Amino acid sequence: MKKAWWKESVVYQIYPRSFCDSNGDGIGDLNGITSKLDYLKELGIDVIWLSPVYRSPNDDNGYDISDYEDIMEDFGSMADFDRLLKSAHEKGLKIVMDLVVNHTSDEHAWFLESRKNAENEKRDYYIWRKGRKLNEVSPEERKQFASDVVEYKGEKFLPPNNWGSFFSGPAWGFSEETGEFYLHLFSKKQPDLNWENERVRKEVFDMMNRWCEKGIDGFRMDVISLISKPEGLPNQPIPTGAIYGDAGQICANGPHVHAYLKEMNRKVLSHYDLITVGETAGVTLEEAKKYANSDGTELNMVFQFEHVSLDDNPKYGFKWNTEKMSLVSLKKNLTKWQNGLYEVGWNSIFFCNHDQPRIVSRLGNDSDLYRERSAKCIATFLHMMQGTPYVYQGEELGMSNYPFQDLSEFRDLESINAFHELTEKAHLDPAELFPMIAFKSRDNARTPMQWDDSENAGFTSATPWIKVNPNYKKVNAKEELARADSVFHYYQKLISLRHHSGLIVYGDFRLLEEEDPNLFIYERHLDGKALLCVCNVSEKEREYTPPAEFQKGQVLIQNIPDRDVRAGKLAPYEAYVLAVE
Ligand code: ISL
Ligand code: CA
Repeated sequence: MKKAWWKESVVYQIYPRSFCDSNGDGIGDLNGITSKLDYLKELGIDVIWLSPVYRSPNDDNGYDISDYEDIMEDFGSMADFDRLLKSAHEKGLKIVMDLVVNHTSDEHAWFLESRKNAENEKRDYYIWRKGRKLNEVSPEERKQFASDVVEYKGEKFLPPNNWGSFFSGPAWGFSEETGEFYLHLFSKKQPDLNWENERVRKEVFDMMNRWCEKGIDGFRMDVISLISKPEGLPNQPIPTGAIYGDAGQICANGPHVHAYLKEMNRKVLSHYDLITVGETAGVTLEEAKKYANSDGTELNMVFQFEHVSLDDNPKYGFKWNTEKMSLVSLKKNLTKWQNGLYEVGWNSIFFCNHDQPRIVSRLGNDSDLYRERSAKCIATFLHMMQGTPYVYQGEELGMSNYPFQDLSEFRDLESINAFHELTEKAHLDPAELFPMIAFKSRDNARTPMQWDDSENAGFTSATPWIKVNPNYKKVNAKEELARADSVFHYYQKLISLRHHSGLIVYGDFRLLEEEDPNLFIYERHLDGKALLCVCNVSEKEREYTPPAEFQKGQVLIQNIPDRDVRAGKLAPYEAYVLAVE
């Protein structure tokens, strides 16, 4: 297999708003990040992925960009960014930028122009359509979407089709200037760009080139699978329990997405030595082989979401749920990806990001008794897999979900809008829904980084923009740095093992005990070397003896110090890795 630095790297994701506040306004910022680079060096990661730091009115915390070539005021200035980049490079750390080009903010100069009138030279930068007159739609639709009717010059209209936004409500925003609608798959302050327009593509590629010239090291591409919309934007079936047609399926992996990415590759990516990862909601294995092909004509790798959708709610068909995913399904799914992309593409491996709840609460056990051990257990089977690992801030401390009690504690528009739409329009019982949103909310990942046990966890001297998890006195970086058996030091060791092992990076993957509901066990092989990863992902004690081949293996890592791994027993959440030459 062709070697590459980005295959051998470990990436750390920073959500700047919640990482470190340097100037006491309650909001994390660039200087805060610069002040923590030594911490990241200590952890041993190679690459930092920054969630968006560009100018933004913050409807979706920076994923709504109003200027791609300026910095969000809350986060500092371009001079602060340049210092961060320089300082990171001096320490041997690379910086990946978040590229959000499926949509802009509605406050972006392009959109302000575009909305003015139908003749505007930027009109076609976005996706504008006329509404449907009420007599053109079925009585069912008129009833279903009664609250979305708009009136313009004495006539009544419904949006151009029945698509729903990912953040509740219709996927169409109405514009008084022309009486037409613009498409927004996300919030109404995030209008979708029209990638069919060659000028839009040129604007995006030129902007990317300017960032590359500045010296950044790569891009994480936000919902890049959605940039090519289907011909005719047809109405979609409405999933049971939902109010709107599902736009996600039909927009994912659209007709020209690979042509656009190949063009981006020719015009930008291929001119630099970058790490590129596409966030590809709705990607299948077959599609991923195209995005992340080993010919290097598109991207290095993608984030696929199948494994983090396994705990979606089967009763309602949405992500809100209080149930854990089944380990058997998880193993089978990850195995499909491990083997499916082997030698034809490249995997990214992750559980956590700024959109996902904390994995120790989601799949492990965040009680005092098992929080640390289960966090290490999950980290073990994730980091011993094939692919580029992504660590999300605080994951390396075993940070857990926030104990949300009240809607006022949420900041994320997805959670807040979903609660309102599902209780008020779909008539779900708030008492049933609230715990499900609390468990899966993106805000679980967005509470401030826990640096120490001082007020506000050392994140800020002011009132933080979102509450700190009350467990910060116990769970914080200062305490974990000082303790040899902490989750932090365990991650440090996992990362270091990968850096010293071609087997961990490039070896193949073989799942054992496929149907076991509690054990996640697999082998990796490369050039006569092998390792065995054994994890008991449950509170149950289990009997397990490693295969004969590994009996004399060396223990690379274990989450219960000094335990005899050959004794035939696995404690709750025990994990270890054996290697043989
Ligand atoms: O979080 C999700 C589901 O609950 C996803 O659907 C998520 O919205 C999707 O993966 C796209 O995410 C990305 O684009 C969004 C932004 O809000 C997310 O933070 C970002 O990761 C729009 O830019
Ligand atoms: Ca600040």
